[in-house]
Amino acid sequence: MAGRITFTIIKPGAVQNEHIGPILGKIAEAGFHIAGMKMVQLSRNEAQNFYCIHEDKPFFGELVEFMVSGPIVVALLEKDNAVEDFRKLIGSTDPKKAEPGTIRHMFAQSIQANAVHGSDSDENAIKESEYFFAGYEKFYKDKGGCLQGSMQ
Ligand code: IDP
Ligand code: MG
Repeated sequence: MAGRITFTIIKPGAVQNEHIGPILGKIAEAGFHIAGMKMVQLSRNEAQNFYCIHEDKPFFGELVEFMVSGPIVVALLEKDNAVEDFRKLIGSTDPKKAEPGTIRHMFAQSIQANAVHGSDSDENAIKESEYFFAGYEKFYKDKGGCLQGSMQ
């Protein structure tokens, strides 16, 4: 069964253009519970680690520079079928190909500055959220009680 969490980043361009509120509105409207959220500034090393899967791509250097160009908002999202539903909500990597109504169609500036990140698998959703959130920063809707950060 598909997992109940995904991880997102509101990227620097979208933060600078005051799109945090509207993007969070779309996420809430789509039925996601925000189980963790904070604003952070990545170091170059942190951005390289986060995107290490793309380190051999020609755009890697520019992507890292973009990701450190300003603060970002990282969030842990909870919903049934979270990864797939969130990828649908954000649309294609290239905003020119994203469907109208998707977050990237509405808020992206370019293929690089494409407003948001969304995990591509349940496994990566867990890895990525663990990279940014400690157990005490996770507040799952469907897991009350102690040590709720240990869901998964
Ligand atoms: P995704 O974010 O839709 O999963 P990935 O292929 O995992 O897309 O790429 C990670 C990020 O790298 C993209 O969100 C985008 O910011 C950037 N990126 C991907 N392809 C290109 C490109 O061809 N040129 C510049 N940046 C790119
Ligand atoms: Mg990806």
